[in-house]
Amino acid sequence: MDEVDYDHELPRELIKCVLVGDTGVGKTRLICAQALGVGIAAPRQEAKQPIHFPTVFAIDQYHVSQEIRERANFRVDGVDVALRLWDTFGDHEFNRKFAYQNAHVVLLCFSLNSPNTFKNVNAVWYSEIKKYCPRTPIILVGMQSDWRLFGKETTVNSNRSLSKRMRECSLVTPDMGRQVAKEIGATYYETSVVTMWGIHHVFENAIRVALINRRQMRFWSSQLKGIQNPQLQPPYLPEKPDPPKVSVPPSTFKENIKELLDSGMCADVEFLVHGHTIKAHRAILCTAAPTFAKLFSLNEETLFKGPSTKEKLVLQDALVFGERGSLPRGFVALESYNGVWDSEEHSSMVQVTVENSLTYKNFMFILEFLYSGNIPLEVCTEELKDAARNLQLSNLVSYIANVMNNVEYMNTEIHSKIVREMSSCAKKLVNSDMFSDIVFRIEGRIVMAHKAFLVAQCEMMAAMFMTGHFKESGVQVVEFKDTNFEAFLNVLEYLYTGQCLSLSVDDIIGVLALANFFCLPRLVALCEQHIVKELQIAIATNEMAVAEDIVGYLFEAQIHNASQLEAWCIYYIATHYNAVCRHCPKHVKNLDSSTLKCIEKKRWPPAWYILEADWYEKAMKELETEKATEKVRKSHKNIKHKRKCSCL
Ligand SMILES: Nc1nc2c(ncn2[C@@H]2O[C@H](COP(=O)(O)OP(=O)(O)O)[C@@H](O)[C@H]2O)c(=O)[nH]1
Ligand SMILES: [Mg+2]
Repeated sequence: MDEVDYDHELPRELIKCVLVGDTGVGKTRLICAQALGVGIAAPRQEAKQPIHFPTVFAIDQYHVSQEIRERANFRVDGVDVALRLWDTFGDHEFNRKFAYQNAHVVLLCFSLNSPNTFKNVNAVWYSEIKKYCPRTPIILVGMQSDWRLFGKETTVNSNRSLSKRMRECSLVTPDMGRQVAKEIGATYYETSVVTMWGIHHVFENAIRVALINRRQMRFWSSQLKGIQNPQLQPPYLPEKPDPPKVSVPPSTFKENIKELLDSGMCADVEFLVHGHTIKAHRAILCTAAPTFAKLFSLNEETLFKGPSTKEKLVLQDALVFGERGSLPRGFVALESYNGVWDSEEHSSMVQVTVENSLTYKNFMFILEFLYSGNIPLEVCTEELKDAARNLQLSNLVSYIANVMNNVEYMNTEIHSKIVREMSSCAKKLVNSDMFSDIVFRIEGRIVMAHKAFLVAQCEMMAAMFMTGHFKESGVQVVEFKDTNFEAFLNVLEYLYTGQCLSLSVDDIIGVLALANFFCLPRLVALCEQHIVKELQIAIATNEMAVAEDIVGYLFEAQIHNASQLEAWCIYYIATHYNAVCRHCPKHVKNLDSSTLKCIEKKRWPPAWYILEADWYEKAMKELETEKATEKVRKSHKNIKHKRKCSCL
């Protein structure tokens, strides 16, 4: 066969490279990756593969497609080469006889995830190659190396109807590949058409091997003199994964409060409007607008018999009170339901009669606005604005004015302002006896709370207090054992405000534990976010000092179902594996076996990479030494030769 390609202006070395190996190992894909420059998606996404791949690559493609022909042009060690890749297929060697003819190099392929195809390298393929082209050099190619990245969990979605579960232990290791390559006198490379790893490398070195072989037969050819030995393949370092992000679900604080208005649960005030009775919540209305704070603090002496706490005073200071003793505009009467406050019941109902000028509908819209911070655009009328002005609800007046002036986009700012104001007022109600209707005992200390906020924000509390199935629904003092007082106040703050601004690292695990106990996923996420932020700051100052803390947080995350924190800690340990194990070996040892396995699986750099990198470094050093020795040997030979000549 002609070994020079005359299709081109300059003569190129033509290399016929034949790929053989078991069906399904990836020969055709590898050729397509080289000839067309296209890889395939990772196994999990293979179903979405948009490109059509042939089952066999036809050699006449080189005549048909200029692009393929151009991609087949290599320049290796100063020599221009035209590479012709020959795909093979079928179970009978008869079909391959033609392909083997005049092959300059054979790529013996097996799949790294299929030990059977690896076994067949020796059992089938080596003898067949030796039979048809005994003097042709061989390159052993371990294909589909990406399986090392995907590991155990992935399923292979091949054309076969059944998908097969891969096991990491069934992957052929590079050492095994090199060993067999040594036995058959071949050079060993690994490739993947998913990561496109090793593709160019394997063909470039196949060309070297072929040209070195050619050089032995064409020793006079000066152009082949510069061809280097095939190169060692450096190990593949997969991209470092990004740290998992902690996401916090959006707040549903206002929506939950609005639901409370609709349901009337835990109401402690009734408004009488044009013969209708509307149930509402003093604690919520007080935090929503100063008018209501003034209204409900009127009969304070008769309404509240509880001890005058510091918190109550703070709340009063914070709210804008009108003149004591007179009802705010818009209200005509206020009386306690039972005439007097019944401190035993903790559920004294207050009745408020609303002025006749206010319609039932408008009063409902006003309440809706106070609870949710929004009302439908179509109800924003001049009449409602007047009613709002009458009740001194300045936020609602501005809200309606914006809608009427077609600048309703400005209401987003009003809504945020309302949430901010309400939060800062509600925060002051935490552990305050003002309108309190439930008492907790935590670490022997009393905490006063308001069922309205608890029931609105926490389904578990709602079940505890409202269904009657729990013992808590009937009792006045609810005791929580093994709970930290500060952590409990933090949880209350979250339930009252939808935020958690007072979180501190000292009691954060306590808050996390309670958040998990009360099934509050947003609070769990806020704790996770806080911990991760603190850890990131600590890492920035002294990386290893926090290793122990991170392992500790991993334990806590697992106990309290904080899956995002767990994932973050596992990521950190997996990406600093050796350092963490060195720094706190006992802590790591105490992790349970499934966590250790998970860390092992996510290690970066992976354990196999570290082994390979060691091997590569050692092999490179050996090569350097060999080269140096060879140089010395050659110069000795030259000296001897020169001496001989001068003697003559
Ligand atoms: N994960 C992975 N799968 C591959 C790779 N190469 C080929 N495959 C899969 O192996 C199957 C067979 O490939 P193919 O090239 O047709 O094998 P051939 O019979 O040796 O030509 C295809 O379904 C590919 O999805 C690879 O590098 N990584
Ligand atoms: Mg094929």
